Amino acid sequence: MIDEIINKAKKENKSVYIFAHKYPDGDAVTSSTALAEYFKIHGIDAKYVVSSQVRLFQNIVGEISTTSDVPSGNISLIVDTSTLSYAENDLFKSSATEDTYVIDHHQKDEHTPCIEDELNLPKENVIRDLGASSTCEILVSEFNRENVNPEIANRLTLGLLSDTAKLKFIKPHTLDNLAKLIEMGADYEKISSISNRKSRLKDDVALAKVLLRTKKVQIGDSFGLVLSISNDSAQNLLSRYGIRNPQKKIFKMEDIEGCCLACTVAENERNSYTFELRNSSTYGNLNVFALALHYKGGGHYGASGFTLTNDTLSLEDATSEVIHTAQDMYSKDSGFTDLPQESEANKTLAKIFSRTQRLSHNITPDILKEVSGLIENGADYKYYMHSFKTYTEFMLQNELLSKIPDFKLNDKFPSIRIKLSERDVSFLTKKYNASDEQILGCITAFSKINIKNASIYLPDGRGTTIDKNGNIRRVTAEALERKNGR
Ligand SMILES: [Mn+2]
Repeated sequence: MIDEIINKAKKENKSVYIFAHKYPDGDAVTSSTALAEYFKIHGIDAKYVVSSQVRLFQNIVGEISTTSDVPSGNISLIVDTSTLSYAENDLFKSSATEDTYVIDHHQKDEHTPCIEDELNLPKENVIRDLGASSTCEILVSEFNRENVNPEIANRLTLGLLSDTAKLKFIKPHTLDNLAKLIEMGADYEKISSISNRKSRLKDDVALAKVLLRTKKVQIGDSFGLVLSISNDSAQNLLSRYGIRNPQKKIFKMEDIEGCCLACTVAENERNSYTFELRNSSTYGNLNVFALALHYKGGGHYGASGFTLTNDTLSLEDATSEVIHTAQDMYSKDSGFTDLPQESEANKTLAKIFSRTQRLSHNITPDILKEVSGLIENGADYKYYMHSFKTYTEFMLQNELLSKIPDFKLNDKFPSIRIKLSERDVSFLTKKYNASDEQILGCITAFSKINIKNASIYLPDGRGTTIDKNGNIRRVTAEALERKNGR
């Protein structure tokens, strides 16, 4: 289709205007600007049209100026956008239907018509590929390899990584297409570090203080993690830290080893309790959708929610009532652990993932192709891509983050030093049965937070540090002594 657009633009001397969706994300800005660049290489005037300022990934896609009007009679190409109402603007209406094209990977819902239906476009002007992870992935096969420069390859890589949450959710050909991008000159290491959208220290510390109140409850032979957030606490999170609907931060409680249910509940309005529920298909397989339906809520098998409004029920009572229901529902058919089997394919995949830190470092096209082959041979990609932590690790991280003083929280790139006293260590050891190693291991919590650097020190001078690129270093007691000039 891209070749056809190029031929038409050249023959009829037309420009190409590119459009994407509202609140443009990584895939939208990279696919649009990669297309504009690709058309320009072919001598065609092309532009990504946005009505309001876009600042995302400026270091890779360049500055994007806004446009308020486009001349009629040109070609419009709409990408990454499934419905008309989701488009950032409708200046593509200046093109004839036969000159309007769509490239997208979003699901076509049987009840809502897609943008190509709403605009009555000819079938041959549309690529809607549900088997692709991202618009960028579709473009890998649409572009001619010899015309893709490293800059375009970088943009497509960035879009692919951001729509797959760094390869967590891939489609059958995603890894093979990524291999092609690296062969075309993409700097994977650089793009991978850019695509890391880190959270603000302030938000993570605020949440850690709340998460410290997480309770562990027995559910069958597994356990659940429960966090209730009172109205006072919810108001405080909103007014002091701008955190709205704290129950939605439940992802912080996901992927804990052995845990079958994560449950958060917030009293955002008095006597109205909003629950969020997640299960783990690896541990316990508790059907949280059925649990939500029981309380007239909804969602999916693994992620659901509902609201209980009751003037006579306290937050504590509402929470324990729901947990009792979960305990009753945890039956023989749900309570099983589904760890991957010890096959050759799984063993090899686990090795590759540990060597490459889950495909984030030292990647070559051959490694990606190998992983792709292992998936075909039944390797459990999804399981190994998850990083499970133990309950102790989870709670220790909350404890250490909570120790960061308020005045550090407003720095843009803070430098954090957590020095633990003898008393701190004995408290953590007693409460969580934590080892020194586990305490120092908490440094990984900072790999997803915007910081300049961070370090954790035990009273004897041993420590761990992490820099803004996620490189972790051990500090031995001797090294510290040398540094202090002894
Ligand atoms: Mn997309």
